[in-house]
This record gives sequence, C-alpha cells and structure tokens, in this order.
Amino acid sequence: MGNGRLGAMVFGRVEEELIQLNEETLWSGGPVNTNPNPLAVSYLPEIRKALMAENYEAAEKLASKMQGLFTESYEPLGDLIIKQTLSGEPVDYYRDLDISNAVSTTRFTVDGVAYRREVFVSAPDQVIVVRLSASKKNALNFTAKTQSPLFAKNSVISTSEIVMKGQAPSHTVPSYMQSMEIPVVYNDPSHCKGMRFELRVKAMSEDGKITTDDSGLHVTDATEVVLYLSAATSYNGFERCPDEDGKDESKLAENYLKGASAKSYDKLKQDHITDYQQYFNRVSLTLNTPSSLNIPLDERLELYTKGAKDTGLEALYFQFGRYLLISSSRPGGIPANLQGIWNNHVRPPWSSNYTTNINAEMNYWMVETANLSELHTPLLDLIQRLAITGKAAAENYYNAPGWTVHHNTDIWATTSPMSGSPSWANWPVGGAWLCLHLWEHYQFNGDKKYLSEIAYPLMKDAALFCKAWLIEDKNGRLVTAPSTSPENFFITESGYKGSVSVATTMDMSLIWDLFTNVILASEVLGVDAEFRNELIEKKAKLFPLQIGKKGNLQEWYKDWEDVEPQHRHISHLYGLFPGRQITPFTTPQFANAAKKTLELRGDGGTGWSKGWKINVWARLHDGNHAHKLIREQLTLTGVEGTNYANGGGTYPNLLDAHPPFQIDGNFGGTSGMTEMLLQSHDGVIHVLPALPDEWASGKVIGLKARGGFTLDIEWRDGKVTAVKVKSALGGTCRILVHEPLRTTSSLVKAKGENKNVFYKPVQGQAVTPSAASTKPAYQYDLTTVAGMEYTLRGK
Ligand code: FUC
Repeated sequence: MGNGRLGAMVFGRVEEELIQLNEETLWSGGPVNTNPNPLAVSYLPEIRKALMAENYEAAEKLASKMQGLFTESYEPLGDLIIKQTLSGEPVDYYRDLDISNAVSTTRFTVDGVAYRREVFVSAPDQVIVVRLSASKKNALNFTAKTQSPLFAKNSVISTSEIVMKGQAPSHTVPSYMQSMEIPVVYNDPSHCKGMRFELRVKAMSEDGKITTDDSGLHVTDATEVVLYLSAATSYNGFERCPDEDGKDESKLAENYLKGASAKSYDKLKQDHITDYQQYFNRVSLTLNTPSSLNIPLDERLELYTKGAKDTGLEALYFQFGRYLLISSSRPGGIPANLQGIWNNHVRPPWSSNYTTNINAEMNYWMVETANLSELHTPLLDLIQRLAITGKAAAENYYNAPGWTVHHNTDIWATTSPMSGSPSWANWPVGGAWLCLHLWEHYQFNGDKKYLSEIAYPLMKDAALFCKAWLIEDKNGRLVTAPSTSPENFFITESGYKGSVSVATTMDMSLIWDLFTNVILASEVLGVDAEFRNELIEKKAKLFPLQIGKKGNLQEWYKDWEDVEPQHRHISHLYGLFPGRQITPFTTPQFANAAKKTLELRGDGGTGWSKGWKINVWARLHDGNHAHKLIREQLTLTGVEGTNYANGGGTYPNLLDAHPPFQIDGNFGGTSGMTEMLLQSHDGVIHVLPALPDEWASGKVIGLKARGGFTLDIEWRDGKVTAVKVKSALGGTCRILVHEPLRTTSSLVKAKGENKNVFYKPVQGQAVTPSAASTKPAYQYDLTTVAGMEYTLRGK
C-alpha cells in the first residue's frame, strides 16, 4: 500500500503482524560528485581511434577508464510489529487488498471474538492508518513496536505516542558488488551525507488503556484502536547535504501526525478513498464475462499457471498496475523506483534505484495511456534535475554541450557512468530516452505552456548533446562511438566477444526519436528554425536501420552474432516500442525484421523482459502472441534469487518477479495491455489493434490517445460495437477500426492527410493500413469540439 511517499507492506499475520514501512526519500548518500573521474574525457579520442581501426578489444578496455561511481541505494524505513495477545487458535481467517479503494483488511476469530484490522495510506493526510478492532468489548490487547535495519533508536513522546529516530548510511555499495569489506558506511565526518529520518506512531482509543515505554505502545482492554504512523526524512533536495543542511524531519513527522489525528477515522478513510478513486476510477476493463471465481489469489494464479482461462485475472493484473502507480508516484514526489516504494533491504537488488536503460522508463509506459497523466510528473521533475547534473556529465566525460544520463540514477540525480562492465555502464543516451516522456506528456495533454517552458528546453539540450556526440563514419554517415546495446555482447568475424562498438541500433533509434520530437516540438512552438534545420539534416545522415542475414533487425553496426541470442534486453526494438520509427503501416519491411528478431530472441527472460515483449507484439498487431506473453508473465513463481535468463513471472501477491521482485514488469504488463486495446502513435487512433482471440468480448473505459482524446471501447465476438470519444482539445479524431462504423454528419470516411497536428506522420508518408494489415481496416474522421463526447457505433 502507499500514497506515493509512504509505503506499507501488510503481511496479515495473526499474532505478530508485520507492516514493513518505507518513505520514498529515504536513500543512502548525499549530493553527488559530478566529476569523479577527471581523466575520463582524455580517453575518448583513443577509444574512437581504436573503434575506427575495428580494434574492439582495445575500445572495451579503454571504455572502462571512462567510468565513475555507483549510485546510492533506496533504503527501508523499518517495521511496525503488532503483537496481539490471543487465547486460542484463530479461525475464519481472511485478508484482502481491495484495489478499488486501496484499503486492506485482515480478519480472524479467536475464542468467539472477531478481530479486524484495516490499513490504508492516506495521500491527503500523509499518514499510514491502522485500525484494530474486536467484536467484543475490551477484548483488544496488543503491543506495537517499531524497528529498523538502519541505525535507529526508539523513545517515548507521550503516554500514547512513540518515536523512532534514525540515520541512513552515508554510502551503500550495490549488492552485486560482493567484494567490498564495508559495504554500508554510516559516518560522514563532513556531516553532509546520511540523511536523518523519523517515524512516529500514535495510538488513539475510546476505551482501554494505552501506555508507552522504550519497548513500544501497550494497549490493554480496548475495543477499537487507531494507530497513526507518520514519517519524514531530512532529504532537502538533490543538491543539499541531507544531514547538515537537511529538513527538520521531526517537525514534519509531528505536523503530519497532528493534522491526521485531529480527524476522525471515518473522515480520514473517506478522504483517502475519494483521493485514490479520482485516479483509479478513470479506467475500467472488463474482459469477457467476469467469472464468479472466489478463491485466494495464490490458488487462482496457480490454476492460471496450469492453463486455466481467467480473463478476470488478466483484467485484475491490468488494474493492479494502475493501483501500484497511484500508490507509488504522486505529484511533487520522487518517481517509482525498481521496487516502486516497497523495499526491505539495506542493500537492495540493484540498489532499488533507477535503471534508465529500460526499467525506469517502463514504470511510466502506461502513465498516459492508462489515464494517470498527473502521476508522470515525478519522473518529469527528475528529468529537470538530471539535466543539471547531466550537463556536468556531458562536459566532464565528453567535453560536449547539453546534458546526458547514463544507465543508473538515484535520488541525487547521478548521471555519470557507473563502474563495471561497459556493456551497461558506458551508455550515454539515457537522456535521449527520458526525453520521450517529456514529449509524450505533451502529446497526450497538449499543454503548450508546459512544452515551451519545461519539455522543449530540456529536449533541445539533450539533442545538443546527441548532436555533438555523433561523428561521421568513413562513409559519411553519423554514428555514435563508443556505443553499446544494453546489456548484450556481440561476436565479431574474428571471434572476439565484446560490447563496445559503434552505432548500435538502439543508439541510432534513440537519437532518431529525440531529433524527430525536437523537430516537431520546435515547429509546434514556432522557434529555433535554424537548429531545427540542422537536426533535419543530421537526422537524414544517421546510420540507418539494417536488416541482417537472418531477416532480423540488426542490433549492431555489423551483422554480428550475439553471444547470448536470447538475451533479455531487446534494445534494438526501441523504434517499435516505445518509439515509433518502426510500424507495420509505415515501415512494413522493418516491422517484419523486428518480428524475426523477436522470434530469434524467444519469449523467455525476466519479468520486465516479458512485459516489454507484450508491448512490442502489440505494436506488431499480434494480439495472440502478446497474450501468450501475458500468460507467461502471470506464471506463479516463488523464486527470490536473481535469475537473468528465464525466471520471469509473478509472486503470489501479484508483484512481478524479475526475479527477485522488481516492479517494472507489473507496469510493463499494464502498458502492454493498453497497447493491445488502443494505439495512437502512428498517425491514427487504432482501436483494438491487437485483440487476442481470448478477449472475444469486453469493454474498456477511459483509455487515453494522443491529442487529448479519451476512448471507451466495447466489442463483441472480436468486433467493435461502440466507441465513445471524449475530446479535451477538439480537432479531427481519425479512427482506424477493423469493422465498419455507421457514418454520421460528424463521422465521415477519412480522406487525405490527418489534419490533427498531434498525428503528423514522422516517416514522411501517410498511414497505409489496408495495404499492411491482415484484417480489413476502415478509417474515419470525427470532427470534434473541445469538451464534447461522441458515440460511434458499429454497423
Ligand atoms: C538491468 C537489467 C537487469 C535488472 C537491472 C535492474 O541491468 O539488465 O535485468 O533489471 O537492470
């Protein structure tokens, strides 16, 4: 559970309940050193020389010299442990997490007394609320205490309130670096790094007795008790020392608690539900006739894993992704990290940071399409901070203008390359990928002020970096060098296995995408004509997409073999998804090559890898293959240890298994499902572009399309029966459906170019769906007025 900032993992144990706690700003470390390796830039000419001489081995070695430090880690806040005194065995045990209102309930009966616990995390009141109750008067006896794996100390504030004060490590070494002797360091003599945190717990009750001491809160003979949990850290922005120059975490925690405990439980709960549902209720999804299956989730997943059909579970998984984002990413906060906001490790897997070569972006793939646009802002805000540290990285590492991000970042907005294998560390195009988010936020909402004041300047500066980063190969084409394709390795003609070469397809596709979007944005804003022309010129000279001897989309500059042909990353398909350089309508030859690549890569991989593959198969309009991957992603697993190759699946609580737990797969899965139902990246709003046979009938309400359109779609026996369009911005809404619609005075057969500026073709040619689609395709133009709704019906 969570409100974006505070996270709570409710275990639902009877005698000793455990609620694991997190606060999104609680990270190790402090402001980042933006120039950890001043000699780095001096190696660039040598690397490029080696690459031009095709000496990849030398280039790989030299790339290791252009690296920096690790990011810091997202840290756990601690635990609330509720030890309840019970006399007898529990019966009638029940627990749930209701994602329609974000409240969890645990109930059981002991000795004829029914006990109940309700937990929710309030965004309006910024507290975690736990209500314990008993069906019999004065039957509630328990102790609540707090603990933390970090350095922390408990004490008493009043007869009903306790506090835990602690400090985060000044540095935590990633868990994959096993050789470090002291991986978690607490003391920073300069008093800069290592933020403070505070957790307060207050109990309130109408009856019974509440006392406190250093061991916790003691409640005797009560009937109903509400616990309010409030937490804060001294994090004071990415550029400030969180210790010496930190916020007053104690005052913050105290104020949240004061405000919340002055409200009645019912009011707190109602305000929480109203707040949560303003996001959640925007979208609903029904697939076939919902089953009346009423069995525990682990059993349901097990049946599904064994092959049972359960489209209700698939729809639940879709909504669970939305639930998770509403619970972990709120305006004004920090973006959802590798584990969202739910982490109990001091040295979490991959530091529970932001991995920008796939994972961080995947968390936000569905934020616009699944109608949660405001929740995009934590990521968009982080990009603003990355552009500041990233300017230093561009200068220090490459002597280049603009800004750049490498493959990892954290709350301190680290942008320099990590230290380790160049296959992941030396990847300076993270900024280009993040810029897609800036652009899409505009594309979906059409806010020109945001585009001109925030998005465009950042995009332009990222393009400045890429422009400087490109060099000419011997044929005069623009390439990147050094260049990697995260995190894969090639085998050269002579048998050398390496990761550093020139102009990987992913690099070129990212830059193609960024240049395309900057060109469009500068046109929309009517600015920077000269710069735009320069980009148009450069874009035309970019090393192009290549089709390899196997008919695949080439991953590398040359048609090399892969060391691991089924590698989990499909970086070279960026242009298919999330990009739009490759589409079945505009570039069928490359779409076919991408399909071949996917076939060669196979459907295996980590949770997020399967999540990505759902999206790309949806973009290839192959709903059945996308659905096969949904089934695989929802395979029940208990594997906790790291498995890079084939362990992807879902834990009994519906969280994604990389393994270990990593939240990107959940978000990627939800995104993939939206892409199966609606696409709007290719010059037209494509309704049900990748409907699998198993989703024969259904209804989705509230999906978003570019240009400010919201769509409700109903279909029966695989055929669309009704489409409702809400237009926020007005303009032509061009719709592509696979069954004819009844035309009206405002809905006519589409002719000529789509006049809606949000649908400008980027491949220099209009969409030709009938030629490329295996199904019949009908296109209509709906003339819309801002604020109006239109219902279109099948014939
Ligand atoms: C990338 C992936 C790993 C993992 C990590 C967080 O390095 O290749 O599988 O997801 O990020």
